[in-house]
Amino acid sequence: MSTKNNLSRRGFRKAGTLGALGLAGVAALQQQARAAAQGATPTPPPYGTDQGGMDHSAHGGNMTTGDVDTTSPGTFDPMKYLTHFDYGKVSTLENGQTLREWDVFAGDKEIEIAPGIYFPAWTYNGQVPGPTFRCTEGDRLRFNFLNGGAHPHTIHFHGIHSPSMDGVAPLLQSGESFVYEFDAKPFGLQLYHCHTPPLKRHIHKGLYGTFIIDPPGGRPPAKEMVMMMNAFDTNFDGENEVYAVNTVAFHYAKHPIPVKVGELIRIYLVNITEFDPINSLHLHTGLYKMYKTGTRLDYYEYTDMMMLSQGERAVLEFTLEHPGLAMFHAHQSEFAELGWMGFFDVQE
Ligand SMILES: [Cu+2]
Repeated sequence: MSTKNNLSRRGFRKAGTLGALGLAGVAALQQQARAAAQGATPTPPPYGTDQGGMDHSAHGGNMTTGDVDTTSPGTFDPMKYLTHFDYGKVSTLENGQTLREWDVFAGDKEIEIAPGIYFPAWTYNGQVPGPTFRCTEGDRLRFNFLNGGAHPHTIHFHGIHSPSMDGVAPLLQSGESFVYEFDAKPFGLQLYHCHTPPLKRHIHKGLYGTFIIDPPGGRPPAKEMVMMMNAFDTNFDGENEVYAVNTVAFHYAKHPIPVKVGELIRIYLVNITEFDPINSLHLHTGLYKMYKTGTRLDYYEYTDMMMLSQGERAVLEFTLEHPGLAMFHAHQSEFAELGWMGFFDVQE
């Protein structure tokens, strides 16, 4: 099959690298993920056999084959991104305030979004999503931004700050730089992205990232991870062909995320998906507390399913009681089948 940008949404599914998941496929998939987690060679799912009276022989495989390159220099490892927080270069201002400083550049780069499928991305610091910046409410933040890409770009941060620091203007031409500086507030789960028109193209190309402002006293200790729901329009027809959390289709299905029974898990969940009105996260085998935008500690919804429009985010907290593989995925089945699905490997 073609590995460059000639895949239509339907063609991508028919091509068989990503295909129907289907209820009958789930058990086989769990088996496969468990084997992968244990370092064994995954056994192919029993397609073409009669499953519950239905013939699945025409469905093809149930996820991508092979794996993306996560080890060569400059490649993106979704497992490392998941738990990596960038606190910047820290110093103290004369008034006693903590200053955190980051160097950020925009640049053009081809990235692997599924095994053998490359996307001509626009990136912050060479990765999609960009680094997860982290600070505490009240810190002074300084971002030294250089546009090293071929197109005009900016960084627009969500949160409270002066319009002069909002990343809407000036638009920075190739080679130009700008310093964004403001105080971190309010605490919560923020995001940043390019704000150059046409926005849908500049965002969708990969210029976005997560930005966490911790409350002054922090949150309770937990196993923390960042999940950015994103998608890629590989043939530029205004529809996405590949969906994921953290860029690589099915990565956490092939590499289940290890967690422990009973440990507190906290997910910083952001939806940056372009072209589709909403995205969602459904958790199997447990429910989570959902703190919308993470701006309050005393109010949450208790559920296993929530949806976010583009730009919305939520902090999810939960524990899993039962060992085994706990699935999570977009409840838009099509998104799940095109890559937005994974597992937690819950261990005793
Ligand atoms: Cu841009």
